[in-house]
Amino acid sequence: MTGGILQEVIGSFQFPGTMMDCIPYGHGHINDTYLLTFHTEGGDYRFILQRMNKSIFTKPVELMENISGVTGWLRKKILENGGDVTRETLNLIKTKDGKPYYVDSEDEYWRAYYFIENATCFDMVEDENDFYQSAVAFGHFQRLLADYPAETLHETIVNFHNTPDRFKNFQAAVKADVCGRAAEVQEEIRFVQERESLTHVLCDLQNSRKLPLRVTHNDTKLNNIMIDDATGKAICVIDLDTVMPGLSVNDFGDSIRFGASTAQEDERDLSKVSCDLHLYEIYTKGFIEGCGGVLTDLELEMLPMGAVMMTFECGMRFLADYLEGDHYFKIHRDGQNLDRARTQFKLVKDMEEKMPQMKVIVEKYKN
Ligand code: ADP
Ligand code: GN1
Ligand code: MG
Repeated sequence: MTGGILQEVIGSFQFPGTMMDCIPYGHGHINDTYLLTFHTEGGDYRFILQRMNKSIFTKPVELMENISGVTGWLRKKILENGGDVTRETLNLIKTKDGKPYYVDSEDEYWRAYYFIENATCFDMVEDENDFYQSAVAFGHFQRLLADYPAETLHETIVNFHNTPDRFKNFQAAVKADVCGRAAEVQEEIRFVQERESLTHVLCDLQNSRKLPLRVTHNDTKLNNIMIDDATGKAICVIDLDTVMPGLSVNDFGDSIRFGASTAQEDERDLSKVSCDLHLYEIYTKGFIEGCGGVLTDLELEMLPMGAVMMTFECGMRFLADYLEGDHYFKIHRDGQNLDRARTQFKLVKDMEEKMPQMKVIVEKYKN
C-alpha cells in the first residue's frame, strides 16, 4: 500500500490535531493494524486504524453493521452497570461524513478505534491471573450479549465454526495439492482424516438444538483481550469481526487452545507443547463465573469437547492453508502455518488423553 493511500485514509476520519506518527501494530493474523498518534493543544491522543481483510471478510459493510450494533449495545450495558465506556468497549471513530468505515480509492475498507491506553494484549500467558481475567471477561461478554437480538447479526464468515465443512475444505486442499506440499505432510494429513467423526460432534448437537445458539465472539484468543496495566483486570474484549451466532463451548474452547498451551502457537519444538491442566482449570473457573449461570447442563458438559474441537479445527485450517500456499493466515517465515498445524495436533492428542481430568475440573466449578 502506498503512503498516499494512508494519507487519504487518515485524512478521511475525524481525528483531532496533527498526526505525529503512524506505525504497523500488533500480532493479528488477519487485519492490517496501525497505531496513530495525534498531537493537540490538549495533549496527545492515540488511535488504532485497521484495513479490514476484504478477501476474508467479503461483506465489510455488514461486518461494520455488526460491530456498530454490538459496541452500541455493550455501551448501553456498561453505562447501566456504572462502568467506563471509554475503556470497557471498543469505540469507533467516525469518518468526516459520519460513517463508521471508509472506503479508499482502491476499494479497500478501513475503520478506526480509540486506542485503549495503559492496557496490554498478551500473546502468551505470563501471569495466570491474566488468563483467569480473560476467562471472566469472555464469559461476561457472552452474558452481556445474551439478550442481544441475534437475528440482526450478519454471519460475517459463513460456516466459520462448521467443523464438518472445514473438513470438506481440508480434503479438497489435500486433493488439489496446488503447491505440491502434500507428500511431505502425510502424517499430519492422516491425523486429520482419522478424526473425521470427531468433526460432527458439536455441529450435530447444534443442529438438533440440544446446544443453544448464542451471540459468541468466535475468536477468543488471549490477545483479543486488553488487560488493565494498573489493576490487572481484563477490561475490554476486542477483535469483534467474528461476533456472530455460535456455540458458547467454542468460545471456551478457542481460549483453551491458545491460552492453556505451554508453548506459542507456532513453536517448532513440539516437546514444549502440551495443554496445561492448571491453566485449563483457571480458565474454566473464570469462564463459568463470567457466564453467571447462563450455561445449560449440556453446555457445561461439552466445554472440554469445545477445547478439542477448536484446537482440531484450527490445526486443520492451518494445514489446509499451508497446502493452499498460505493465502489466509499471515506468515512471517516459510513453513509457519505447518508449524502452527503441528502444535495444534500435538495439543489435540494431549487433550484427548487428558479428557477425563478436564471433565472432572468442569464438575468442580459447575455449581
Ligand atoms: P486481528 O484480527 O488482525 O487479530 P485485532 O483487532 O485483534 O486484529 O488487532 C490487532 C492488535 O491491535 C491487537 O492484538 C491489539 O494489540 C491491538 N489493538 C486492537 N484494537 C485496539 C485498541 N482499541 N486499543 C489498543 N490496542 C488495540
Ligand atoms: C485468526 O484475527 P486473529 O489473528 O485474532 C483467525 C482465528 C484463528 C486464529 C489462529 C477471522 O485470528 O479464527 O483461530 O487466527 N481469525 C479469522 O491464531 O479467521
Ligand atoms: Mg486479534
